[in-house]
Amino acid sequence: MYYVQPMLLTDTAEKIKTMEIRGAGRIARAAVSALGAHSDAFPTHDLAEYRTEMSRVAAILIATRPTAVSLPNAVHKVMRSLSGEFPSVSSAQEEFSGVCRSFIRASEDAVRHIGEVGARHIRDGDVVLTHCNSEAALECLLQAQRKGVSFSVVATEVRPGNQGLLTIRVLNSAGIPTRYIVDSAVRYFMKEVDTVIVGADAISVNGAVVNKIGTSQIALSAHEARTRFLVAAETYKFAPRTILGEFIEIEERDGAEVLPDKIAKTLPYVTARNPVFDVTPPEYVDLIVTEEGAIPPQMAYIIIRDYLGWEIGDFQVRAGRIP
Ligand code: RUB
Repeated sequence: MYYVQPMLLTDTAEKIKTMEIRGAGRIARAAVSALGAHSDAFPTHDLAEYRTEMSRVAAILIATRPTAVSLPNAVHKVMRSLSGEFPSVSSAQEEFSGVCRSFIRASEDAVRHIGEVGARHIRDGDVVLTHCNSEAALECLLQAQRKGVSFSVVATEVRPGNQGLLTIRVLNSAGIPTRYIVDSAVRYFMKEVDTVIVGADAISVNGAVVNKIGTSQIALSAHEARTRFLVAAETYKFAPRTILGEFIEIEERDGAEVLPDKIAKTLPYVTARNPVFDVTPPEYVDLIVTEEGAIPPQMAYIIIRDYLGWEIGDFQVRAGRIP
């Protein structure tokens, strides 16, 4: 079988893998949008063949990056719409396309709602520290700025991916005074910081937050300095499978991103390690700002139960099987 647009889905998968598309929310929207386009373009009148193909490509997308639970949550959510009865492939495609579009809209709305709630936690004169490049965390800062709150930001560099550069460009365009620091300077500046706001790739049932490597050190430093630590995260970043006792896999990327091969070759006893996320324990998190409101991390279970449903992620998308 050949496809009308064979490259679109594999292109998206490749861009997620290489981090050209990155950030948990963007990854989820890109995956859903690629699935929608693939479904529209898949040339068949055979429902079984259509379902098999959609399961196959869903699995390809899910395998691209292991940590951001927004990705499997989003893929499973839209794929579930294909489990019903359809009179024809075109009716399934139509339904699927609508579901994909509404997921993308809801995901964008969620970021806006998080921004509204998060902005209320920023006051005149505050210094806010952020780490990595989270659109949910940034939206809190941007909405505070739009409301006329006068505050400044400390933004980290974020080795080795330099996502901090993306963050300072956004803050600069909004005219928000920002100090850009190396990751290891966080504790040096923490005494001046009123609030830390970061995003999340995944939140476990016990409220532990998985986010860009270095987040847990920042949380520890905030805890020591009695600085508030907020996490901005859509409800679809909570990980239902942690209810079943599963751990969230921490992605480790190529060591060459940290130590270039040319140098590594000259140091035979040295191995560069590159885990790109870490886990912040719930004790260090004051609030998680979701589109449903701000909650203490101890309420993670309620979010999973009431907003995600137990079944999301409670299955594998395998070739030939639509959940
Ligand atoms: C990105 C990262 C972000 C979260 C939340 O890591 O850790 O803080 O994904 O982002 P990477 P958002 O650059 O490795 O993808 O709020 O945009 O979903």
